[in-house]
Amino acid sequence: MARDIDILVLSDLHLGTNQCRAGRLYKYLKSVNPKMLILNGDIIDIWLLDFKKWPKKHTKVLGYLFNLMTANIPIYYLPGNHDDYLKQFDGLTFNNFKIQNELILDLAGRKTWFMHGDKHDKSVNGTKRDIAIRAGKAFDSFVGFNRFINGWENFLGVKDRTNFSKSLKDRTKSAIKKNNDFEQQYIEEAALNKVDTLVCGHVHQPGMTKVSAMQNKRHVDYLNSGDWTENCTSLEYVDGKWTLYRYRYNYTKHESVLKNVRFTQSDIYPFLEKQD
Ligand SMILES: [Mn+2]
Repeated sequence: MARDIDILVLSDLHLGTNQCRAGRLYKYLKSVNPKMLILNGDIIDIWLLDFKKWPKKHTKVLGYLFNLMTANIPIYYLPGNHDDYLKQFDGLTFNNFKIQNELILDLAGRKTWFMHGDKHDKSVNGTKRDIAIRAGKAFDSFVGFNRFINGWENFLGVKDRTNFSKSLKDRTKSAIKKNNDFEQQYIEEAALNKVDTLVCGHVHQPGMTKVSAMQNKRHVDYLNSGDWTENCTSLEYVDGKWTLYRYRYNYTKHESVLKNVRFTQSDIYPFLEKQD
């Protein structure tokens, strides 16, 4: 039985690339029954897209999304940087499907602001955009190679799977954390506009935290839906409460495990710190 969800928020699927965990995503999608879907950016990776090698598993995910469209479920597509070409269609409505660069909803009296979260990230905008696209392409071939090796490891029954891309990412992790200063900028902006809850994606770091703005000490709940390239996480809003869901795959038992993560109240990403 699929679980009923009032609002499902997904971001950073990166469909069309080697990084997308489409098989797991599809399994997760089949386990839920959303009444509203918010696709919070970097859904189809237009930066890296090569239609000549669109992976079959990814079509299943698209099929699921099309089914939601025909079932008249409201769907908001808020473009991110990897699908920034869609930002020019801001306001486009096709029945229950809407493209909007940002979205504000009143959820049980709480002003909730949804946006991908790339607008103040200087590493993907302006002159850095082309560099980011090229680096992204290189990284994606690298992930493809890594998955190829993992395929052989599975076949040969090797227990410790090689994870080149993770070690590469870990090494740049501290550097990335510094760059995330732009997230505080959103918190300030949110506080200024009397937003209660801010929902982003983009940084591939799932989290649920209460952050206080520096200017007026207003508290903002900051939620990040994470991604479906590494963390396999989503945000679910049910009966007036947000839950962060993490889809885990147990390699030894060959089974998938769904876990919900507790809401924590402190700085940005305490959840991730605990995982380390
Ligand atoms: Mn992004």
